[in-house]
Amino acid sequence: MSYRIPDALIAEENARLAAAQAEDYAALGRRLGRSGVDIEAITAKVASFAIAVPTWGVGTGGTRFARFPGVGEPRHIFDKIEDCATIHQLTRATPTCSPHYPWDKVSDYRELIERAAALGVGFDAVNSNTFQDAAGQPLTYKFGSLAHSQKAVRDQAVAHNVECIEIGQKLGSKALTVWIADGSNFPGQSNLNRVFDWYLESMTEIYARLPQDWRVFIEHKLYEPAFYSTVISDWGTSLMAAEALGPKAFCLVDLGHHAPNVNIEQIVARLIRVQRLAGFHFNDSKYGDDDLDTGAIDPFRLFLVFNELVDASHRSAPGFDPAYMLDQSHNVTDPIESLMASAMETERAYAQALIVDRDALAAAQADNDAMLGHRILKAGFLADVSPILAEARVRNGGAIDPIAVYRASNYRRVKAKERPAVAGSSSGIV
Ligand code: RM4
Ligand code: MN
Ligand code: MN
Repeated sequence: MSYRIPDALIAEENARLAAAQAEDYAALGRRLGRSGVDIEAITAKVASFAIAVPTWGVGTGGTRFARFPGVGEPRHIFDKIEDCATIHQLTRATPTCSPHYPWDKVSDYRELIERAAALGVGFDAVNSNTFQDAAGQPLTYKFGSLAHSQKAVRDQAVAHNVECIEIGQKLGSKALTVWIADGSNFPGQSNLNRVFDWYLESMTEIYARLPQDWRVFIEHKLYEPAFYSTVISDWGTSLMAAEALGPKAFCLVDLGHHAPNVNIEQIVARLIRVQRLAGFHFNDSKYGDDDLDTGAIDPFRLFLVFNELVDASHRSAPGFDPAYMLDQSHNVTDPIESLMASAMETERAYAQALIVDRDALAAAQADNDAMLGHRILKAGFLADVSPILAEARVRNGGAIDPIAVYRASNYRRVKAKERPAVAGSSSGIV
């Protein structure tokens, strides 16, 4: 049996912080109460919030220059689900993990499901990978996959996606996420419209293979690895594709896949309006798809995204059911610490958005009182909701301070012994 953080350690660390936590929670409750906000209602909502962890996120990521793996890295999906379970054990915010194929392939999915269940984690959306060539694959994706100029390559990419659906059915997933790297590096390299036709043709075949209760998530990205044009470059293209495919196709917003300064919360509002918001891959960025930790660079933008989500749920927007996931790359931190911190940052943005007085905001907007509207919104963002997050974790059996417990447990050093390094293990974002 491999090492898991003992519950007694969590209890011990929580006991050390319990008095301060109780004091801070009570003080915040009084503060919020003065503005008519019931802290218990917010805590209950945060306690039921869940966000998926990507299996590729628990390995150390790299850049195109280098990768500096840490000790005790997960070597395969069985190690990865252990790390995902540890993140959930301490934060109680990440009950599922999202696998990526072919990276997470195993010969026996029943064994995988049993191991995951024993660890207390389930599986979320399955992700296909046609942005790399898999070992032994007959045709290369160097010039594209679902939108390749040659039918045989497109067929191979379609078959891979169908296989992902089949694996996902075994795992209990209900969605397939498709991100393609297809695009071009030179004007003139490809016909901007024909590649989209080919993409739609391929996706139509994949769509036809979706089980009745499944959805397909289309993930757009403006550049990289293609640097001149990307086939699914933006939310407009993604929406065109979703509408062409049918009611089970939705548009996924990866925060890092936009140009700097793009108003992502407005994209979110529009996709909610047309009932095509699939959900999110959360991360943060400064210059491009930097895949930095969620909330590390621009927590205000994250808050503004959650403001749209809470607004939609407040007015019971039809068809509103977004899937939440983290998708980031950890080059200089322990991935478990980063993913725990990021899961908590999404909860923070959620709690802050829940605090916003929506009736007062609507009144200020009706009066065209720009300053008042802004101040009402900002009041949510400026509230330190940390005691609410800690309270929600404790009530669910987690840690008041997950990173402190993780460090005290020596998890990584124990795993370094349990997981002797293997050459060429693929983890992180390549
Ligand atoms: C991409 C994209 C996808 C993820 C890969 C690993 O940039 O965000 O969601 O599957 O990275
Ligand atoms: Mn992504
Ligand atoms: Mn990405």
